[in-house]
Amino acid sequence: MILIKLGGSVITDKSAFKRFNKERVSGLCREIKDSGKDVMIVHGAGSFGHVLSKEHGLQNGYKSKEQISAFAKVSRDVRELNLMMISELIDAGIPPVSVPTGSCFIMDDRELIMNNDEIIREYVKLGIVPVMFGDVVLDRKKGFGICSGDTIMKYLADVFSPEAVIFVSDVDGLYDRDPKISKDAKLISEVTPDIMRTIPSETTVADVTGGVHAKIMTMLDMCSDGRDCILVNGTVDGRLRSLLTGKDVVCTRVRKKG
Ligand code: IP8
Repeated sequence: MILIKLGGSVITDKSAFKRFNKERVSGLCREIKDSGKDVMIVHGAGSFGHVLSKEHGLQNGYKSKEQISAFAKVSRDVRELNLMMISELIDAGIPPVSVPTGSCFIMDDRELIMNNDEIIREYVKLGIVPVMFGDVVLDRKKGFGICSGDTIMKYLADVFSPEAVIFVSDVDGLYDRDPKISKDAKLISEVTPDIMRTIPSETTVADVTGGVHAKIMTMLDMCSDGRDCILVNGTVDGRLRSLLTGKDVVCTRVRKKG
């Protein structure tokens, strides 16, 4: 099984509040289907989640009553996005089911607690693809918080031991410096913990759950012997399909050892 996260920067237009990239998502779902691989899918929130969350500081937990209606709106908005994702997957011939993080799980001081994964296991046994997503989630210590799709990926990787983990984003991979500022920025095709120590953490685009640097750190955490975590650009037609079918593609592979 291959665990895939379709990032918010690909499935939505992050510069426009609640704009879904329907064509792009439809293409990516077809590429997944064409690959013939068994997959489990997580998606990000993009402009359906980050805009209001940032405006109301939802990532910092409960501070005031006015956040409650923002919490409800973000919860609704990411479910709206999830339903559109589910429809595209069905249209591509993949049988998905929505597993909303905030309705099924809780956090404890920002840590996602997934101690009952029976529901996910049973779907997988039946050949149904559970689709989880970055969500607003209750938190035992902080009242509530934001659970990123990246955090969900980490848990699913621990529980289901996928053969590969793929993060689909709108960048070719990790660069040695910010490519938006520096013309000489070079793509790093293979990242190890040693290489990571030399990369400035500002080479990111920040949203409420971090940027590329934070993502690579999460990915390093998810690597195990023989399992690569790969960051690939989903805005380039066919790249995800090529990666899934074992072809050489432009991407960043994250490995525990050099
Ligand atoms: O887009 C964030 O999930 P991500 C979830 O995977 C919300 O980081 C609600 C902002």
